Amino acid sequence: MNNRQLVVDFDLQREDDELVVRVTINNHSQVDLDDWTLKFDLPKAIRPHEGTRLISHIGSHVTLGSSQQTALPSGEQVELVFSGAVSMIQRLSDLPRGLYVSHGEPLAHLRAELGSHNLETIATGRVIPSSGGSTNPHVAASTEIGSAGAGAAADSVTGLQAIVPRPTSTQVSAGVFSVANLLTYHGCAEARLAIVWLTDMLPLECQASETSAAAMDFAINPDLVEEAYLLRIEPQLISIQAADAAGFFNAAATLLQASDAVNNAVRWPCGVIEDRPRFNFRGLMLDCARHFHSKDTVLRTLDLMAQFKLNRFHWHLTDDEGWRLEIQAFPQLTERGAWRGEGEVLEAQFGTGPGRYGGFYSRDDVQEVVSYAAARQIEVIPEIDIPGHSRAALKSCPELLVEEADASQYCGAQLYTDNVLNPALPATYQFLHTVLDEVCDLFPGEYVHLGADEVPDGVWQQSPACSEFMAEHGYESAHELQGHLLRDLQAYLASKGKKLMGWEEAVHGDKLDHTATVNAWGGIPIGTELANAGYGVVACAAPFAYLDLAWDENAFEPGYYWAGTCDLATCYGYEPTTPELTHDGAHRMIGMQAVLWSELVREPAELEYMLFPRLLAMAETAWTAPSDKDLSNFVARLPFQLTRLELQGVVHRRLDDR
Ligand code: TNX
Repeated sequence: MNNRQLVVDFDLQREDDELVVRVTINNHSQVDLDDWTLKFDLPKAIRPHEGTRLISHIGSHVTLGSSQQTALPSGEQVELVFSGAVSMIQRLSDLPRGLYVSHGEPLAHLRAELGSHNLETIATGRVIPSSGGSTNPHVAASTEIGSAGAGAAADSVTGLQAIVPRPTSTQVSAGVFSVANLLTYHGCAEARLAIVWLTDMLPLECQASETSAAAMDFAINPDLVEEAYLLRIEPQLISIQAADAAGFFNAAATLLQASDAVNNAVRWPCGVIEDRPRFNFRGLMLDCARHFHSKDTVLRTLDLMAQFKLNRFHWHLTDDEGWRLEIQAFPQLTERGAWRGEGEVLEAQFGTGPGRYGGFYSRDDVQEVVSYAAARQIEVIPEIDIPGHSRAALKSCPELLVEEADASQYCGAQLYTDNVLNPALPATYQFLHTVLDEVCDLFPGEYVHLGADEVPDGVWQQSPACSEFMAEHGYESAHELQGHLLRDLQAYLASKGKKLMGWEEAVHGDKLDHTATVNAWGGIPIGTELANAGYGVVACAAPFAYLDLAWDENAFEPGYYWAGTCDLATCYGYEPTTPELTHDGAHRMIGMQAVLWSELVREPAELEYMLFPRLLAMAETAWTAPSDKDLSNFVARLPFQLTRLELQGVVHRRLDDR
């Protein structure tokens, strides 16, 4: 019996230089659909064929109609046809998502299912069909431990030899340190966070001991560099030295990885580890705008970051598709801008469908995230992405932020035509200063990230306010306008003791001073160029660091691939520095980060699948000296690490390719 109500089939054909998509809507429901339109999300430019109407295309959200058949009676079907670039649909991730039909008066919405498609026939990549049609064959989850999972073999690398990121030096000696139920320690103030974390993570009660006879001894060693530690495990004593709190915390991360816990007993192999990081900035960016990731998902991500010594969480809080941060001065930002769907100010995007989809972080949530991160030696860098990627803000506060007379025509990479703030309006500055007041108040860290990426050509060209502003300041380009706004905000942040961070485009227009730090995403050379030019640089070249990219060519492997595919070896092979870096430039290359955009990442399991195990490769590149890195050595340590992740219920991509 077919109880599916609306089913949409896709027939994909290459014709000349185009991909032609024939869409058949089958109305298996009991309802006659009048004045219907088909809606779905596809973030690529399309052209309707005769008989098909492209009613709107906002970002990824497409509305199609038929110019002939405005009624779709029960039991009947209708065909729509459109085309686009051949590259438009090549993989499962590219197929239209979030299908539904709107119909009638008052308007009602009926979700539709994806029926058949012939992706296999046009996919450019190797196709490995998934068994059940929907399950991903590459997933290993906690349910698969031991069999299809990492399957740590008896002879695989374990304990002190399996630490990720690889320590500076490791010597393993005979014997074990073992303890049951109660661990006594002798601490110092700097070791407090490390001790709290160990107590939290180990199945032991931990008790301070005044005597140096404690089983675990933490002591300051001022000769060690920032974040470094010296760990010595002997049968009767574990001693940990560091010069600062971060050093003790990093030692705790190593201890946790090397621990072998059974019930209330924990064992450590004996040995000595000396360790120090290559970069002090080792980050992960998480996009919580395209899809909303719950506070709990964020906290879990922080937990996992800490285990691999990642210490900067770049929190992408706003974008075209959602404003996720409560701002008391502008409640409409989250009352309106945090939600998508029919009847909301933002349309469905990336498959979220007609219902209300979204969410935001309250001030309390943010405080919880910030302190949870701080307890794990992680600094949170909030991102308010402006002046582009601002559609959620613009749709939430149009009366404030939109210049009615602006007739500029532009279309950015994500196909929006109305998502850029206007740098010539005094209200833009008032708005952003007020938002930044609250952001600076909520986030105690050194940096505030202001985005600045992907402002499209054509923007501000037909804005009377911008024309006047440019004449007044003698500006000749849109880049200068953007630079003017960012310079104002850089000074505003500086007055609050904060530094501006931005994507590499933040330097366009050459208005920022060199206290700015940029994320170099466009490739390895741009990182060198910007560091040599005097800016702080966090390297995150897309082909290596963008973990929203698909792992490989398999058409069923989830992810984008505009910057190529990124398997473990590619990710591990990322070397962000070049011989062209000057001495000073090298000092300004402060670190690197992995980046997870979430157009295609909705569920926690999807998020983990994209992060693991590639995040471990990034963590190692950020921590370990290049001369100590070795892919086969890294891969040999992975089964041990993946088993540990599986025990925590983490979903990860399998290493073997069935
Ligand atoms: C580029 S690179 C973006 C994001 C997208 C991402 C998808 C950059 C700063 N912006 O807006 O989500 O590509 O991979």
